[in-house]
Amino acid sequence: MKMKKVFVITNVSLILLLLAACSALRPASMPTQTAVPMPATGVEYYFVTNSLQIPTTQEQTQTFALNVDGDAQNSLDNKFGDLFTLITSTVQDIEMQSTLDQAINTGQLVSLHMLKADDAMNDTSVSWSIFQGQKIQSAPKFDGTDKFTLDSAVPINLPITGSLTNGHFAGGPGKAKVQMSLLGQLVEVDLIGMRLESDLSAKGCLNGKLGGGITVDEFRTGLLPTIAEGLTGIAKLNNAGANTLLKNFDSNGDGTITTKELENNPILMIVISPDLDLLDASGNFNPNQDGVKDSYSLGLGFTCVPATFTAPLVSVP
Ligand SMILES: [Ca+2]
Ligand SMILES: [Ca+2]
Ligand SMILES: [Ca+2]
Repeated sequence: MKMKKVFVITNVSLILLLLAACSALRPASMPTQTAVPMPATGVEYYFVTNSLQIPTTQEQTQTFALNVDGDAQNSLDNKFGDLFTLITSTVQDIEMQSTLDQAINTGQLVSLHMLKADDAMNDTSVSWSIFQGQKIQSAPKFDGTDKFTLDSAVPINLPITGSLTNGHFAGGPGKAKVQMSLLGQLVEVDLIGMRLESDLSAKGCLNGKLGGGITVDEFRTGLLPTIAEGLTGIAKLNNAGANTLLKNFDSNGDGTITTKELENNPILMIVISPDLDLLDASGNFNPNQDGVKDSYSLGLGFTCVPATFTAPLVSVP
């Protein structure tokens, strides 16, 4: 019996010695990694976006902007804010925000959020996931009782990681497919370098900012055609803005505003060139490496309220 005990104790000290040797072998200073580890534990909180805000003024453009490319000067990026501000100021009574409000208030645009944190106020390892929900037929109440289902036709976004400081979440970069409604058109955009910030409480989130980059390809093939279609739709409704709209954007005067007309528009020229270098020469997310600007920055505002849905099982890489 006595022998056994001694053996056990020796074994433990051996393990402790090995552990000590291991940590001694580790370099004194690890390479600086800003990436926050994916939380292994935590309470899951479920929310739904009850308001998504498109920047249509210079002030909102600044308010919703984040440092998408993470540059050292911490300059805030929101090229889309400039574009939307320009469109709204060119065409006076354009309904940019109200069509988006309508899509959310009628349950046509459902953005779901899941936060995983050990401590809802302060936690250095937190994850935030954005999912697209299925459209619902009855308008959401946004009082915490709404139930949603994930849209299985859309790929599941991986969570971004970040930290909570006094109830303020800041996280990213990551990537996600995000749904928006622009000029009455539902559109999905792939955001790279996605970052998110928000104040959190049991009632939901306030002062949310969702930022990221849209690649030139994605902009030309996805967003610009949506904007062209939306503008044409408004022009065809023949409201007060139609004349200004056609005068400014329908260069061949056929009553239809095309992607090409927007691309070659002298007013839009300045705001339509990419402002960020997010991809390296091999096309990987690696900001400010090859000096070639390849993406447009986008910053939106949002708020969210508690909701119920079943989150997917995501295998963490
Ligand atoms: Ca920046
Ligand atoms: Ca035309
Ligand atoms: Ca680049």
